[in-house]
Amino acid sequence: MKRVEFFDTKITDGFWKQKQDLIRNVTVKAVYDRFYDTGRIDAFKCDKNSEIKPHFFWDSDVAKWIEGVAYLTREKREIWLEEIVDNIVDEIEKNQDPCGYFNIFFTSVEPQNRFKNRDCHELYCLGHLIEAGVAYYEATGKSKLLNLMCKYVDYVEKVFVREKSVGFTTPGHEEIELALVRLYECTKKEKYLELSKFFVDERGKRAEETIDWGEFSYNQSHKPVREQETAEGHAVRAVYLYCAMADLALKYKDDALKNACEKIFDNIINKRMYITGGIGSSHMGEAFTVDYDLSNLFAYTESCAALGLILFANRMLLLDNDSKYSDTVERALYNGFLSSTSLDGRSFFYTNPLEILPQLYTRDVSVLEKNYLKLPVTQRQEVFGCSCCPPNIVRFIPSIGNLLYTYDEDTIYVHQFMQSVAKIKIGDDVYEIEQKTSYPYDGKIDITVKGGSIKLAVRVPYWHSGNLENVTKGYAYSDINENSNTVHLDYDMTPRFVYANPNVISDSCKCAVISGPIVYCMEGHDNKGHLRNIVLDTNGKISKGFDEKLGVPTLKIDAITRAECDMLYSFSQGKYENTTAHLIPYFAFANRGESEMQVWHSYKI
Ligand code: FUB
Ligand code: ZN
Repeated sequence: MKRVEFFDTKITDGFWKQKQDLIRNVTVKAVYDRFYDTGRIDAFKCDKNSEIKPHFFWDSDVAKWIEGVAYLTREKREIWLEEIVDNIVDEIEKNQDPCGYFNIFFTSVEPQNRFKNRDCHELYCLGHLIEAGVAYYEATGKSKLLNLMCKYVDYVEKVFVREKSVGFTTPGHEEIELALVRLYECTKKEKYLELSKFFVDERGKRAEETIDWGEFSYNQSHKPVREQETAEGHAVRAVYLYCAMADLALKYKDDALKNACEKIFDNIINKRMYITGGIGSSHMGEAFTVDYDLSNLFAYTESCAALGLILFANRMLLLDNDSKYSDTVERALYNGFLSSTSLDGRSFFYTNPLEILPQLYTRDVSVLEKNYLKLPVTQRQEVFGCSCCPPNIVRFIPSIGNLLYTYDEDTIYVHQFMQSVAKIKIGDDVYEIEQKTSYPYDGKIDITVKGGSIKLAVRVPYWHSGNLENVTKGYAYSDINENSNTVHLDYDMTPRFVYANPNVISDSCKCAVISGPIVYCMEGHDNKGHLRNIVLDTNGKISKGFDEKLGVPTLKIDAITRAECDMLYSFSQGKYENTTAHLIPYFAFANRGESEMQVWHSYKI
């Protein structure tokens, strides 16, 4: 299976075009400005006397931003952005050690400690700089950053593989592994693929390697990767590793790696993932915990982790045409990932809670924190001390076309639905494929393929309740030819109630509401009283509406709510009044100031 790359796919209108325009017109500058204010850009000058001490993974923040600029540039050049990138690259060139090494912190602050501590993210930063170098070269033809990083990678190969002269064997934070696969694809030099395989193969093989968070599973080093069956530890590290494992499974036709990926993926989606596609429930170690541990109030669910799950699931589609992967891409995309960004494109969530009770924040938060219960923030911020998420959004949305299609010699697979046109070259044939749709707010999609006869396999989303013909592993197959080259789909977006496995105690006797791929939530702004007192009538009336101010669809659902009363305790169940619950898409919460919010609701039996 091969992927149709984003630069052969153009999002022409609708939901994702608006998001892409927002990144180009607002977010890329907003993130840059905050990075500039906080010293991240000047830090590339590696001034030893600078008053601002750089963090040891600032390189990665800016590298991801550069990668985003490259993807924007691929569609339309923005000279002012290129100038910024070129200046940063010049600073890297000036400050790179003659041996090839480069890291802002270890160049300007602690040169004596290079490659001593596994958890200091040097290889993680290098991974992001590699991805930036590849993307920038592919977008502009400018190869300086790419060449600088190749030199650095050659040095890494020397000291980690041949000499074994550094303080650890595998990085504490994965990323370089998947970046090296990209570097191989760009340069066609096998040595980069082999280095990626080295880091993946060596993980979990030696107990003496350091950890900075309690257990070896924190950085997925508890076992050799081919023996791992569950998603463990720091969620972002985990999914970046799984991405590399999936890449290498494909490149080397390594069934043991593929099996491990499949088992881990199934563990995530069946036991460790929120309904939003968020992963990593605990702030302790930003980590996966145990099966079914999915607290809504304390959900950590880092934006980067949701994004990483999308990248992992999308790679699994190259190993197997199973809609559990593309359904997961969609679930995380429209919910746990999209909630990361404010509707105006300027501020971001790092954690993405599924419930907010503002009154809890008025109590002594330190008491909660002493008990290791850290409440997530309730409002998005423009930048963070650890600001990994905002630039991840900048690089992901412009390249979202990567999610739409894969193909083999006789079939084109359609995984996601966006108003778009794409070109697909299969052998000597070139196909043009066009999607016309108002997805994700309407289930009608017309897909037209021009260029000759071929099979088309279109994902049938898990939430669609009707039957389709010729469905295998969640894909409906049809023949495209000159007489019949358009497939008309009409997926049912009637709102549906969703119930969690009884082992998820946080969701016990609760329901969530979805319409198509979108998870809805209630916010205090639209509903009177405490949301926990509202009981939905799952047999009642549901009507669709539109919130003009937020620019998003809404749902109104028949409900009852407990009336206020004076007694702290009483023998009466209290009065229930009829009401209408107002819901908005989860991704749109926290755009009108602080308020209660919940995704899981009580319901009438
Ligand atoms: O450590 C680098 C990045 O910062 C991780 O990917 C995030 O989880 C945050 O810890
Ligand atoms: Zn992040």
